[in-house]
Amino acid sequence: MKLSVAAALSLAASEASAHYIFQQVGAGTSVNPVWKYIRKHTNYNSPVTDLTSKDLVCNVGASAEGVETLSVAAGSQVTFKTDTAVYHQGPTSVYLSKADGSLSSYDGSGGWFKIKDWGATFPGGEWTLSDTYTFTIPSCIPSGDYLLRIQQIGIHNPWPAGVPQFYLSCAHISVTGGGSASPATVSIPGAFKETDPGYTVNIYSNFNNYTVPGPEVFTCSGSGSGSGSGSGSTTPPSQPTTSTTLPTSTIPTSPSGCTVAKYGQCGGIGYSGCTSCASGSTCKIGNDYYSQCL
Ligand SMILES: *[C@@H]1O[C@H](CO)[C@@H](O)[C@H](O)[C@H]1NC(C)=O
Ligand SMILES: [Cu+2]
Repeated sequence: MKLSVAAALSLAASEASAHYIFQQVGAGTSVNPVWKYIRKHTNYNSPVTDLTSKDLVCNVGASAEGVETLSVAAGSQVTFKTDTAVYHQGPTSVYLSKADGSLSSYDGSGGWFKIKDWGATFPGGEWTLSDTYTFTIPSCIPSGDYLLRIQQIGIHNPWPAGVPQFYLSCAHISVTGGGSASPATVSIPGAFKETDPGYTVNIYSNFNNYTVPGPEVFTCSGSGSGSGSGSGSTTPPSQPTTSTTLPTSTIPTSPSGCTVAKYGQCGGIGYSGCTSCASGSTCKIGNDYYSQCL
């Protein structure tokens, strides 16, 4: 059998892709069948990279159809699970947004607040890379229906040569036995900016502290409600300076000043060429081994 180049390429793409999808969720530390309580999206295991896109809310083509609502007691634990363990370095966060009507018709355009960050620990700049993320629903938030959104940002290809990658999904939950707190909220898209230090940071160079993008984490004891002074940083900036130097071959760098013509390769494992696309095109991930200016 003869395959056309295009068919062979797309076969290779589907086989080589091994990113991760947040596709299971559950109360406590167990999880339920895939997509039972999570909006199924059409992005397979690809990331969202446009900071202004609606796709940043619940992922590309996310559908509420047939999604059931998971009942969760305020103050109790919830767990998300991926198909393949998260492996791109970067932070993971969890957000909530209260539905202003029924969850099945709520598009996430209301306010969001953050309830959990897994940032970097120092020295070393270690990340929590796992297939399982367990966190606690704050005990003081009002009862009711919420979109529960988990997001991991792959920052392994430093900006601006590379673009941080958002892997994310939204679950439907109903919080019971809550309180009367009113967390300060942000909009998604809107909460993440190309000027956030946690977005622009180069983790291969003098990486000594890290602030997770987005608002501060809301807690019932005060922070995140507009008056707290904490931040997403998991380490004070005054940590001793111990930078880890990686072998040059693993540092994605772009020969300065070069640009890749439209349709040319601009990234992928083992690729060491130019990563900036000619104006009018942007670097899109095809799979781990091939990104193209489109
Ligand atoms: C590290 O801390 C400094 C000083 O507070 C801050 O300016 C910088 O943005 C932080 N870097 C990251 C990546 O969060
Ligand atoms: Cu990748």
